[in-house]
Amino acid sequence: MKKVQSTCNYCAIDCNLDFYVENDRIVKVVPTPGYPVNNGFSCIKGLSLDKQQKTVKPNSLPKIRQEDGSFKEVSWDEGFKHVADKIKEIQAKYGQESVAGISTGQLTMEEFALFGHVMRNYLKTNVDGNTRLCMATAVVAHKQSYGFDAPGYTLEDLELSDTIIFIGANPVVAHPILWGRVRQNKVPGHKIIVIDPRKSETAMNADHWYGLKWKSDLLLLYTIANQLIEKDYLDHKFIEEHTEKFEDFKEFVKSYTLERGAEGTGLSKEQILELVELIHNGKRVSFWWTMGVNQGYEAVRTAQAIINLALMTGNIGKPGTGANSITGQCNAMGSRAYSNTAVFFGGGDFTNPARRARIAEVLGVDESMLAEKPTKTYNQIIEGINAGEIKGLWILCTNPRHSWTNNETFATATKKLELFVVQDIYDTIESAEDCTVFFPVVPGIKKEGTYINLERRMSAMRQVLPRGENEISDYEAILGVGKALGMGDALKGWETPEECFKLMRECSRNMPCDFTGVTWEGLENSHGFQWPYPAGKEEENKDEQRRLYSDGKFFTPSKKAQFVFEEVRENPLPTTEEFPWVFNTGRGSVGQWHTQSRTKEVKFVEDVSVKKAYLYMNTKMAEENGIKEMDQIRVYSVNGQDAVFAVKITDNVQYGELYAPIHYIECNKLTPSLYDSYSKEPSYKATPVRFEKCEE
Ligand SMILES: Nc1nc2c(c(=O)[nH]1)N[C@H]1C(S)=C(S)[C@@H](COP(=O)(O)OP(=O)(O)OC[C@H]3O[C@@H](n4cnc5c(=O)[nH]c(N)nc54)[C@H](O)[C@@H]3O)O[C@H]1N2
Ligand SMILES: Nc1nc2c(c(=O)[nH]1)N[C@H]1C(S)=C(S)[C@@H](COP(=O)(O)OP(=O)(O)OC[C@H]3O[C@@H](n4cnc5c(=O)[nH]c(N)nc54)[C@H](O)[C@@H]3O)O[C@H]1N2
Ligand code: SF4
Ligand SMILES: [Mo]
Repeated sequence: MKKVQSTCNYCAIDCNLDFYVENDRIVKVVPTPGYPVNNGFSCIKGLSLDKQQKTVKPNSLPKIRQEDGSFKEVSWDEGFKHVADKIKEIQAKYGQESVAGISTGQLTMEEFALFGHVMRNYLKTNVDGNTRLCMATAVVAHKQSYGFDAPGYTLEDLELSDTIIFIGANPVVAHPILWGRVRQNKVPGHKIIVIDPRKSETAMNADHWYGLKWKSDLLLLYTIANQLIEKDYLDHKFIEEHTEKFEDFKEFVKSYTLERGAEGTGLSKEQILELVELIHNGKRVSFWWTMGVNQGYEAVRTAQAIINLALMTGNIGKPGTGANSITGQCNAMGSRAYSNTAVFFGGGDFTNPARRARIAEVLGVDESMLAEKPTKTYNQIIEGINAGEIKGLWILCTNPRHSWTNNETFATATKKLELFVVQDIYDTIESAEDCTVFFPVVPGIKKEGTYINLERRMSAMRQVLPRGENEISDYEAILGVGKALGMGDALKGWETPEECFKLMRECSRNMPCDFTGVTWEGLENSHGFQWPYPAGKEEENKDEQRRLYSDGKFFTPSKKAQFVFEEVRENPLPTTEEFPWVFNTGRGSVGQWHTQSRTKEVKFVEDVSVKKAYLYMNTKMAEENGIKEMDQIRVYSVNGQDAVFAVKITDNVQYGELYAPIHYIECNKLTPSLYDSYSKEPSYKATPVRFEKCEE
């Protein structure tokens, strides 16, 4: 029996798993013992990676839509040529930016780097990713506050913290292994605190739950900051030596009085003061945030308000502390540094001449080939298609017909396309309905590459099962199109994922995410490597749990962290008489993954999952509206759409709020086209709606 250690390609924890293979079949999946992230544990999604039987079928060829609407299977070479020719034709007719791509945080670093190189560098088109729906807010917050998109923590901090504060994060469902680390915390008297409008599964397991009003986090955080200042609960030395603009911040938060905070958040003054004392009394306070913060109309400032609290109390860079953004997808961190959507490979500015010269040198291309400006954002791409300006779209490893906010706008967009390539492991996904070309590719267990997890740890995905005839990986599909486009020498050094890894490694040299000390072979069967891991400093960095900022130095020119702040804004989409309720959305269960293309194939997940769209409603609200358990209601959204949901009655959602799991397409039929002003991440979590009971 052969054993292959690889990385789970669902969530950002990046558990390592040992796959035992006999006669080309996986006979056993064992979470890798001793691996510093998951040490012999994993959740059911990782354990069921061998259960995606449909994707294990051999003989997969691309399909091209014919004039009569049917599909014709063609060879891969024909598929590549068709896509390349169409791209060139569209660009010639409508201009360079009339073609766009949408990628993902779920491919390997090498795959989206190559996609960026072909689409952004060579073709000069726009490519955004589903990471825009997820981590864009944290990226902008980190860059402005720390000078680089660099979350500083290591997972061990969860075990060392005495005050663990989750804000808009539900790890019991979304990051079970991270929650497992919290359970291993042995600090006597440690406290778990949850700030979430909903009494989430994590709130149920916490010592303190603060059920604030939706999207009132910024107000709460500024109120807390003001109280900490008034009571002089500050780390003056840290503020003085390692931060900038604190005096301005101090002036700014003066108007955030306790009265104002209590009124706007719905929490009592006592609750807010209790939180202030909890933060003050903690010796090692850590703040953790996820989508409840990232997805909102003032999300970047909210994330930075969390960072401000950590800075002013000196809770950063030390064991068990930090303002810690929890990443969602398995390679969101990789895509942030290496996808070429928002940054250069390894980070840096498009306009920085030294950086441009260096990347051109590593890639062996002329500087003029490198992208010159940030990409159009996801919403601009969809709007561009709807406006008739973008005529070609290539999406890979994401299912926007389901996951995009106000998702009917995606359906109308794709009907207008002349070329719509969908590259996925399933041709049954909703997004493929209107595609003109389908590229079937192999799943993670049949390919190789590199992943970076939420604590900056690189690990290896290695091929577990052999491929059948015609089965190819995302890397090969992108490379195939690149060659058919005639990229020639511009693809030198990109022939295999391993070669690409070496290019990316070289691009990372002397950047904060330097991984020049990591080798392709060294990653295999390893414990992973947290960046930075520069060559020549391996001994210095041999500790398996490393955090950033322990020397108080950040990545800004002054090496000081910045207090960034801005007045709380009026909610641009408030509830009204017509739409009096709020529609909150998020993860529904540990077994279900996003749009469910993968997890619905796993029988023991599907057996226990609800089959149709449902939502949770507060008991009093249900009684007032004559609604019983599993009654159907039609929900009307402020975006003009409506959809039917079954109702589950609970007191874990507040009066006034509905909570819908995202795993059903109806959910994003109702979410609005509203974004954070800086990150352009959708505000998925607070849509004004009304509802009526469906007639039986
Ligand atoms: N099983 C499973 N696990 C997953 C995923 C999955 O699909 N299934 N997806 C992965 C991905 S990509 C991601 S990004 C993560 C997401 O991980 P999380 O962000 O933890 O999950 P969500 O359920 O989206 O949202 C978390 C919480 O935010 C709360 N919230 C809503 N509005 C507000 C608000 O205004 N303020 C505050 N403070 N909280 C609010 C919601 O009530 C919810 O409990 O999960 C990852 N893990
Ligand atoms: N209302 C609401 N909407 C949300 C959210 C929310 O909280 N609320 N969360 C948002 C967030 S955080 C995220 S990350 C997005 C996720 O949204 P999506 O990225 O659209 O969701 P997935 O279901 O993960 O889609 C991944 C696709 O990749 C395919 N796939 C899997 N492996 C491979 C592979 O190796 N190669 C290729 N080519 N394809 C593969 C799968 O079959 C699937 O179709 O949803 C967002 N949408
Ligand atoms: S916790 Fe995340 S990485 Fe670990 S097995 Fe589950 S889905 Fe995979
Ligand atoms: Mo995500």
